[in-house]
Amino acid sequence: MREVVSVHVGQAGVQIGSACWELYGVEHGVSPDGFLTADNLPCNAQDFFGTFYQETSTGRYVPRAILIDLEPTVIDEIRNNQYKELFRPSSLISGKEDAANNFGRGYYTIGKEMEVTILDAIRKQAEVCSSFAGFFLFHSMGGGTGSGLTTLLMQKLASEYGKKHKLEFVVYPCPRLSTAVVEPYNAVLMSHGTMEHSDCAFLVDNEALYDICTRQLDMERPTYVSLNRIFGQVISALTASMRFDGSINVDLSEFQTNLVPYPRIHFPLITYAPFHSINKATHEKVTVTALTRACFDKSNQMLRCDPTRGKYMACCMLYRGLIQVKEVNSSIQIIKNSKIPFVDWCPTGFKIGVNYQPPTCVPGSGLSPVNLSLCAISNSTAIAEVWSRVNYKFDLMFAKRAYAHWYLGEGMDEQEFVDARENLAALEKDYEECGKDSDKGESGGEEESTAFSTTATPDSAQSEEATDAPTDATSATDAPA
Ligand SMILES: Nc1nc2c(ncn2[C@@H]2O[C@H](COP(=O)(O)OP(=O)(O)OP(=O)(O)O)[C@@H](O)[C@H]2O)c(=O)[nH]1
Ligand SMILES: [Mg+2]
Repeated sequence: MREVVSVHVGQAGVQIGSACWELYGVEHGVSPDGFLTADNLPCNAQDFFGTFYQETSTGRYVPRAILIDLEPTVIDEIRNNQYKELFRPSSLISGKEDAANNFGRGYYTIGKEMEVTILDAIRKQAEVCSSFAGFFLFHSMGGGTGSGLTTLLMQKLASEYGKKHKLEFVVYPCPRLSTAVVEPYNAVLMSHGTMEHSDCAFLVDNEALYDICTRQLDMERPTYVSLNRIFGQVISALTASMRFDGSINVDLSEFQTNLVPYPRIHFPLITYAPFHSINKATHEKVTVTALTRACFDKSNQMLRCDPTRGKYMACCMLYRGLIQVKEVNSSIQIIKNSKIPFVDWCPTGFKIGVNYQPPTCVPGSGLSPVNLSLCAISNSTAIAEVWSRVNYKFDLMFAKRAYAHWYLGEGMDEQEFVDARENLAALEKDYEECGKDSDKGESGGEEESTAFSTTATPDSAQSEEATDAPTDATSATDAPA
């Protein structure tokens, strides 16, 4: 058993946390007040409790989670709703004043004042674990708390917990809409501040989630709760192997090894299927082949970008339900035959995980219960499109130093903006390098193909290693039937 502590920061982080713990509760038969409800839980739902819940001496199951916001309203809602008994009161941490969409306030001023309290609460949770694996961090990149305070915490956790895993679940600024004009500043500053501390960051954008709700689940006006439940479903799929048994039960860290070829290239794209509304469900048959195909369809992506414009570096497929591995193999073969673009320095392999526990839905989520699901995580160079979109907006504002005074007023200086932006330019370049053919380089010349940024990790030696890196990436064909 490898315990994980979830840290939910800022409005988005906390509200997504609520959706996740609501769903975990349904899946594990834990009631909103922390006691077991179901006698007829799926096979071994309780064997894996310890990874996400701590059992108390009164038989209560308490989430290994800390929920933090710099202002009180979001956390107060949990303190007053039906989940008020679920979380340990010392794990619900709120301040008086938010970061007003300002990374500087979350990182340097208001957030800094709460650092000691938060790290104490995290330490208490980590100390009671017998085999502590690491942290899951949930936050937005657009909010001041989500970006600034999370950056501060990740840096502190890196120095206190060394190499323990830090995985992020991130609401990334949308391509078109945004709730604050300065979101690109926050996203760039945060990406820079956490680049070397994050092992893997799963990005979603609200436009993608919104479209899934309206187009696939027939919701007229999705709310944050609707979006968060979709994201919760995906997070549940990603963490199922840590919470339930399976035939090819691959630990998340094993997936990570296959997904992240270089430390900086750690932003996988997630797709999920099926999204069946209650109305549609009775007319649909869920098959492994259909799910596999759907996970290569843009409409099932959690983030807006176009994978056909990039190349895949790795794909991990997490199936849930009673699935024959033979079926998985033939479905993957269909995808391989459709010639999805892969980089030439990586075997075009798929890493497979099968978890017996079928997906569960929260009543009222708009999702219909199904027997099978698939969550595909792929590392694609297409995600660079997402960086360039935000970088472009950053440049528009920063060229005129627009809104910069709010940040400088919190003690930041312009050089931090310049450094952060350079780091992200380097990241875009790194993705470009990853997409080039390894022998010649698409735009010619060896010089260019080794021109990684100084901050980027891949050097020529590591690139060579990566050629035979992802060890069992072709495990689909080797998997036991
Ligand atoms: N999916 C989702 N996105 C959210 C939610 N709440 C806010 N957002 C998005 O998060 C971004 C704003 O960040 P917030 O998390 O509200 O900000 P915060 O971290 O509380 O920071 P401050 O309020 O500035 O102190 C915007 O892009 C919102 O659209 C939520 O519950 N779910
Ligand atoms: Mg807020």
